[in-house]
This record gives sequence, C-alpha cells and structure tokens, in this order.
Amino acid sequence: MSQRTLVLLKPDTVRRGLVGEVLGRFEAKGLRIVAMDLRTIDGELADQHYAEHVDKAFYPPLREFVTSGPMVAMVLEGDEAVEVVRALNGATDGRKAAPGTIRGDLSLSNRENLVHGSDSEESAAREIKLWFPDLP
Ligand code: IDP
Repeated sequence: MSQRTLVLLKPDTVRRGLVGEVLGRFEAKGLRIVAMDLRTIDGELADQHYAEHVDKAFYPPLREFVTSGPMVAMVLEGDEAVEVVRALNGATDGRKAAPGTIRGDLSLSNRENLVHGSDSEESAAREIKLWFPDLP
C-alpha cells in the first residue's frame, strides 16, 4: 500500500554535512520525494510538531535543538513508507540503534539523532498538513 510520511533531516544532519548520506539511503531504498524544503523553524512550529512531547522533561532542550538551524523537511512516498522510514532511521537513541540504520551508523545521541519519521499513518497525515499545507 503506497503511503506518504513526513521526514525531517534535523539540524545536526545539516550541520554535519550528512544530508546527502541520509537522503541517499531513503532514495536508494526506493522512496520517492514528493516535497522538500530547507527550513529553520520557530518554537511555535516545534511545539505543534512535537505536541505529544511538550510536557516532557526532555522537551525544552529538544525544542532548542530543532530550532537551532536549518532542517530539510520532506514528504516521502512509497509502499509502507511510514514503517520503512522508521526501520531505516533505527531506534530513537543513537547509542542503542542497530548498526545498518541511519541513527545506528551515524548518531551517538538520544537527542541529536539526525532524523524524524512519522510514527503512524495518522501522525503522517497530521504532520504533512502542518509542514506542507499546500501539497495536493
Ligand atoms: P522518535 O523520533 O524515534 O519517534 P520520540 O520518542 O517521538 O522518538 O521522540 C522525539 C524526539 O525527541 C527524538 O527523536 C529525540 O530527538 C528526542 N528525544 C526523545 N527521547 C529523548 C530523551 O530521553 N532525551 C533526549 N531527547 C529525547
């Protein structure tokens, strides 16, 4: 079943010059880019994007991090894209993520873990509308 999902290459990916490496993995897997934008977000969009986390202890430094510089936001499309992107990303904590995954190969942090991928089809619909309201 073809799906769309929202992917963010977080500010650490851009700062570390890993956009090509990370994007290349999604492309090599066969996912199609249907929208893409380099964007520095404000705290308001961060709060909306991470609405389920705003009350958590880790949120203030996460908010600081995701507003700290440009991110590459994109919508990827393909068969079971939500689950496929989550599998390519790996576990949240880069220190524990499996080798072979983006986080497992390239991140040593629980916060600066390079990528975001929507966690369900419902989240994907909400996040795509939030980030790319004009995408047909
Ligand atoms: P996910 O990105 O793997 O779906 P979530 O639990 O939705 O993980 O958390 C959102 C983001 O918040 C993570 O990607 C990471 O950047 C940050 N985060 C999650 N848990 C922690 C934590 O315990 N400490 C610091 N940052 C965290």
